[in-house]
Amino acid sequence: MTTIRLTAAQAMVKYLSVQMTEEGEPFLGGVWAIFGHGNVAGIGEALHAERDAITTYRGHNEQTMCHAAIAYAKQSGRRRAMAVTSSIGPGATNMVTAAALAHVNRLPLLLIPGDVFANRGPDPVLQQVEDFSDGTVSVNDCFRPVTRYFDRIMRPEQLLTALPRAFRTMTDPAECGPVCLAFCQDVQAEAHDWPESFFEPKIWRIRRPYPDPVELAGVVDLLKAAEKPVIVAGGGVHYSGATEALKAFVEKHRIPVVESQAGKSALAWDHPMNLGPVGVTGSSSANVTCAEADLVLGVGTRFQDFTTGSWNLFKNPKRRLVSLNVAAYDAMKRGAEPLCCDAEVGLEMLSEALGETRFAEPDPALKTEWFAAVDPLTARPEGNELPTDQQVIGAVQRASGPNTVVMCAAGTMPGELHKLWKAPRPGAYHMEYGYSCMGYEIAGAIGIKMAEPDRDVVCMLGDGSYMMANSELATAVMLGLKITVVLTDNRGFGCINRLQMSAGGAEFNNLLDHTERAQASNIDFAAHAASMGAAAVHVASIAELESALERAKDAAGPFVVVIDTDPYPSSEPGGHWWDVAVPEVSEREEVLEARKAYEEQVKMRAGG
Ligand SMILES: Cc1ncc(C[n+]2csc(CCOP(=O)(O)OP(=O)(O)O)c2C)c(N)n1
Ligand SMILES: [Mg+2]
Repeated sequence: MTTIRLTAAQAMVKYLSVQMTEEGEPFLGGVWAIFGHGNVAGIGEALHAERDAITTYRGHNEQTMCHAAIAYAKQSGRRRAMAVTSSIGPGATNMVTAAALAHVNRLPLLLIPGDVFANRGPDPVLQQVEDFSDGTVSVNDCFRPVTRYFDRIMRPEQLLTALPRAFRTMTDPAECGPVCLAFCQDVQAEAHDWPESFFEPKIWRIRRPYPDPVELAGVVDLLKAAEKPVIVAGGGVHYSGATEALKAFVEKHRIPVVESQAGKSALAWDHPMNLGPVGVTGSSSANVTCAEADLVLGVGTRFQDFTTGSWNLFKNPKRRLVSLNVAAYDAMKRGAEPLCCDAEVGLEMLSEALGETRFAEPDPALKTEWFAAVDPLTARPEGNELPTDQQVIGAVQRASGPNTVVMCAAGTMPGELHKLWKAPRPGAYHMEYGYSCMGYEIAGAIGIKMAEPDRDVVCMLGDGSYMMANSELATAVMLGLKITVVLTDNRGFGCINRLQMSAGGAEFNNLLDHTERAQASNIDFAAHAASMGAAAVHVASIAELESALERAKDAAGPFVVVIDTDPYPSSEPGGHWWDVAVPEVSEREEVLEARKAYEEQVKMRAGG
């Protein structure tokens, strides 16, 4: 056997650089790195040596580097991913939140934190947490519940099994998620004689599981017996590349589609079978369709609480639930009839078995009424009042084209965008709403732009999200990445303030004016963004926003537009109830009132 003598870190990097997609591209679009004593000497040296084969990017925070990597994978439809390496201790635990984000969203991410010395020579090394009763524990054990595969590399040759398992996990459609290879610092630097074959390029084909024939026949029978079916399209439609198959399916069989946050843009917004966004942040057209449906066919959806309206949404007592999902876990949820397979394959096989079965035309008035209710919210305002977030969305929509990707994760915007954004084609809408993690936005926009450099990326974020994580804006400047950031400054956590009020709570500790303070807050966001090298402008009206967005089109790098908005309005029509537990006991009359309304809803869910 021919062998090559390399350190464990060198072997890992060499292996990483030759893992390929079916399309012939490297599976990893690069490695994000912040070095410290846990990875600079070993992994750092190895990355430098292979810098022509795999690019290393430096960010400013381990969590947000992961956000960029995750957004890259999401925008790539999980066909590509990125790795992120950190030092031991704080660098590593900074990535735990991002690991959870990738886990919830079922997105591939390769985490390579440094770990303590396997030989325990310097024990306890700088930043080592000491467990008094368990010598095998390090902070990296925090990754176990938030990764799909965890391994600790304590001997070089363990990589021979760990690395293929890592790629298997990231490219498995059902088990896809983050992987953590916690790499002991001393082991990174240790040499080993590696079989040459280990470094031969390998193609990772993402399999398309076919359905079990009995399951398929059962679902076909249910569909044939249905009168008013509806499809809930989730993120799996995108990850399977099934948007064309979905379109063909619903056109042939005339089944209305409603979209979850992750599913949005599966069908063009104006497609007659697209009844709009579903759930808490949904449209009346979609939610009425779901309430009346006698069969709900989920395709690639986790049926998350926001999508299902805390399960109050599907009201028809005869309603049957079918879940077409590549993961058996999701296919069996809530007593659903499972159709466990790939979305594209499943839709095509279902269609064939359904033959000419065709359902009744959805009532076109549903959409007409919905747009009549919400279009005025996004229209250009006539007066000079403080703009609303909905008017900001309208301005951004008017300035965008078929090439635009609008993205966001937390705050007011996700709900409003789910309702109001008109996505013209698949991939035009990128929402991280599995974890809805504040601080995903700017770094996420970087990842999207890296995945699809030809797209125009518009990052929508609130002042709260900006304050939580903005430093990768400097990375976007350095990398010359042209992204447009629209920052709505409503002086605090507007959406949570509204949620607090709706639960009968006093306005407390959300808007900056309602906080403990010696001095009022007055942040100049445009100056802050400009200090990092971004083009940045504060605009005073929707009209000014529109002209700034025009100028943003000619910018070479990131362009930040800051606009003050009203923290109180949200678009009322359409959305469904959301289970947010209201206190049973309170001195506030408003809370007791809200509790009554809450109990009513809970009773309705129980069928009362
Ligand atoms: C990391 C994280 N912490 C807390 C939350 C809970 N949360 C959701 S939205 C939000 C406030 C967002 O404020 P901002 O970005 O200004 O958006 P706004 O609602 O004001 O438009 C908070 C605290 C979260 N989603 N993520
Ligand atoms: Mg805000």
